[in-house]
Amino acid sequence: TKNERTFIMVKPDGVQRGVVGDVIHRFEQRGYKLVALKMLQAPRALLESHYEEHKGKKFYEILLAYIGSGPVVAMVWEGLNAVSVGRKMLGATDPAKSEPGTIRGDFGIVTGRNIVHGSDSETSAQREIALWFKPDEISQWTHTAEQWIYE
Ligand code: YYY
Ligand code: MG
Repeated sequence: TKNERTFIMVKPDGVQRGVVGDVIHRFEQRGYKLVALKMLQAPRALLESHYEEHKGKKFYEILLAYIGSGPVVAMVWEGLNAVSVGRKMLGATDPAKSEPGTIRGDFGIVTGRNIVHGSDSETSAQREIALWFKPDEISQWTHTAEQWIYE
């Protein structure tokens, strides 16, 4: 459905590297619709919820320190297959294995500085969007180019 939503976040390294605009541009250019966006330095409790699946893993504390080290740009993008296409646009978790042309493949080298987050399933997307955004922070608007993006 064209209403599928995914949670995309530019991590603190992506903000410092100046790729916020590039990430937004790639999703806009592809035809996705931006429905929510904010910058914040995430509190620990939010990051614990966001990364709950990784609790106990050896990289968990390092990951939370990295993502909490500075502001992130949190976004919700909407459109057909937004979750799976979004993941393809990001590239592999390890930027060294990401194809050139993907965000991580164009801007990163190591897993611990991989620039962006993207939801890995529709279930994760719904959970993450609810975690990072209040319902009234998500905009309903008509994308007038939609008839030229979809057939
Ligand atoms: O969803 P994705 O971000 O691509 O990877 P996950 O397996 O969910 O891991 C989340 C996050 O944790 C990853 O983006 C970097 C970090 N990480 C790590 O530092 N070392 C690992 N071996 C695996 C993941
Ligand atoms: Mg993940």
